[in-house]
Amino acid sequence: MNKVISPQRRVLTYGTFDLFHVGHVRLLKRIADLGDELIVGCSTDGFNELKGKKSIFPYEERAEILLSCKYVSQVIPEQSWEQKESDIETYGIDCFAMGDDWAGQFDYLEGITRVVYLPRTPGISTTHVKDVVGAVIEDKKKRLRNAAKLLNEVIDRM
Ligand code: C2G
Repeated sequence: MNKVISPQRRVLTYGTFDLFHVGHVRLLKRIADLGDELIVGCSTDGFNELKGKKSIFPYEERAEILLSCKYVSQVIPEQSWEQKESDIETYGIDCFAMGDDWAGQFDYLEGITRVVYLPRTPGISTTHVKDVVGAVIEDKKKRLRNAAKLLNEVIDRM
């Protein structure tokens, strides 16, 4: 008896995924659980400009990091808002999923595929990571300035 092979269920999502963090990982895991293969549309640097975003890591590195994630089967460039419909057709997508900060924004795709919004992971964001790194750098600068001030006082007393 030939084994019945069920069709590969393909899931699709998009994003910048800059400074890859656990919020991204947990979303990709949950989205990957919705099918057999997860395709991620990674926003190009040009599209980020359209979104008003400037990523720390360039597209090539963000795409490489995404592809290293065990939940991700394929990474494609996201270059426009309008490419979703053609991507869904081209890749035979069974389900399109995003974090729920996008809830409702992509309901228009329900005519051609299943649309799912999943809860974001609270307490972590690329902006938060940038803020924490910025604070660490400021603290180091402050310590160096204090050390320089003490050193100058020692030199002045010589
Ligand atoms: N995300 C999450 N939890 C977080 C942070 C992000 O679940 N703590 C999700 C977002 O909801 C999004 C995905 O991770 O679905 C990628 O987030 P971004 O890199 O910020 O992507 P974004 O700028 O929202 O781009 O066409 C769609 C856009 O390209 C989405």
